[in-house]
Amino acid sequence: MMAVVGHPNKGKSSVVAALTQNDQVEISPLSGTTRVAQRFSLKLDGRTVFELVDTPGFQRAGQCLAWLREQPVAADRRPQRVAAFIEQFADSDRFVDEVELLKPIIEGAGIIYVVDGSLPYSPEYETEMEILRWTGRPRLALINPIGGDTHVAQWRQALNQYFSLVRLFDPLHAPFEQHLQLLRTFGELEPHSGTAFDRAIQQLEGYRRLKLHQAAGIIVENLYRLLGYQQSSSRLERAAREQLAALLPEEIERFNTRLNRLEREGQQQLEALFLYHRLESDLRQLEVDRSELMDTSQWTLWGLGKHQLALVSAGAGAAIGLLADAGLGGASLLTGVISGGVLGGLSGWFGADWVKQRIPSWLQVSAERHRLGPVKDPNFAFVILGRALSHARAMLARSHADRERLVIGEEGIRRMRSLELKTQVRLLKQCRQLLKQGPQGRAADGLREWVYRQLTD
Ligand SMILES: Nc1nc2c(ncn2[C@@H]2O[C@H](COP(=O)(O)OP(=O)(O)OP(=O)(O)O)[C@@H](O)[C@H]2O)c(=O)[nH]1
Ligand SMILES: [Mg+2]
Repeated sequence: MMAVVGHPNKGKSSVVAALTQNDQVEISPLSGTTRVAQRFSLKLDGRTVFELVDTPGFQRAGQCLAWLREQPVAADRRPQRVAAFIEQFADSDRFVDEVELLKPIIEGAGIIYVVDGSLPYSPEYETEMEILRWTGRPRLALINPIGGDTHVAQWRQALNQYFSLVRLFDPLHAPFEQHLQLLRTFGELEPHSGTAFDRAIQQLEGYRRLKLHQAAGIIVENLYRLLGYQQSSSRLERAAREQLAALLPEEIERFNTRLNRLEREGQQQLEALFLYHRLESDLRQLEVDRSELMDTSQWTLWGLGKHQLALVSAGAGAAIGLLADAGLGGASLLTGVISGGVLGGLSGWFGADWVKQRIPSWLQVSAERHRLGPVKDPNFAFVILGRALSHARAMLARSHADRERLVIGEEGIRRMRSLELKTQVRLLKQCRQLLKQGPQGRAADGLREWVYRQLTD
């Protein structure tokens, strides 16, 4: 067990949240956010790998050290003197924070002292470091480059005198590999925990890989659901032919909403797997530019010509015909779906009147089938995969200490676009087979393998 201590507002709770992968740890820009010591642990299959104690920052370090020094104390008696301090002030309100932060240390925790490497070192910190030294517990200092690493070298000089190990660690941006490195350092600090701890870290690494495979599974499963999504409409069924035009925009909007909900459910499964409980993301940022999807001349951006698409995907022929048919493109069901509901469906784009005037001739076919979907445009599979990769990669790169909205860029879409033509063709084929064989089939295996590589490179 290690206690994370330091000055207020230097990222102690952020270190705890990042390393224990816990997004429930209280973090805020306000100084004095953490009021009481609280334990957090990282568990693997129900077993605790390590435990950290989040603590309030030092508030009266000077007075605390003065009290400790009030009487002469030999070095070997200093830990007892700190214990006496805790006992003396446990029920008083004079040193609430110092008692909270020193107690777990005196009870046996190792020390992680967090400082801000973007602010210059100053001797006021020596009081805190001296108190920590008095506890006699193993000590590690972490330099958190909150606003950059300008003063890191200077901090190292000072910290080296009080701490046996000094490391740079940015809880908001350090990738998982750096977490593992730091955990190995914990092992160095308390050598007796040695091999068991090393093994636990190895297991942690293996567990991460396993989770990434599961993530690929969730993404492919959801791809299957979205590609095959159909919506039957009893309203359309009952409606007289002349009423269909009025009903359709609403039905398309409903289709969009459902499709988005399905997509979101898949994302939430992924977030739960990686222990994110309150991730808010801005999906609008992922809005696919409609011109890229509607305008057939832009399809080359995806690396595929209209003609090739028709060859690759037999079922796509009709859809491409529809889109290519000038004037129908905008009103087609496909674009309504791909807009992702973000713009509120077709009427949002073009105005209700426009939609009514241009309800395409293929509507009758659709209406006879009494259902909307599945989406036929082969680009749809790429859009879904691209969006899933954008979300998953942004989430995987995110620290559990981050309290901002998850920013999802268009990285995944760009990734899909820059694939080699032969990869795109293979993926399209696999997606088509996925629809036929389901998520247990061979195509799904291939897709999962491909998605896993996209998540890990
Ligand atoms: N940019 C940036 N901000 C950080 C970093 N680490 C912490 N912060 C921010 O600094 C503020 C304080 O972080 P906390 O983790 O709450 O700090 P603390 O030391 O626990 O603070 P108290 O509990 O108040 O003593 C928060 O707004 C964090 O988001 C970092 O590495 N980079
Ligand atoms: Mg805190």
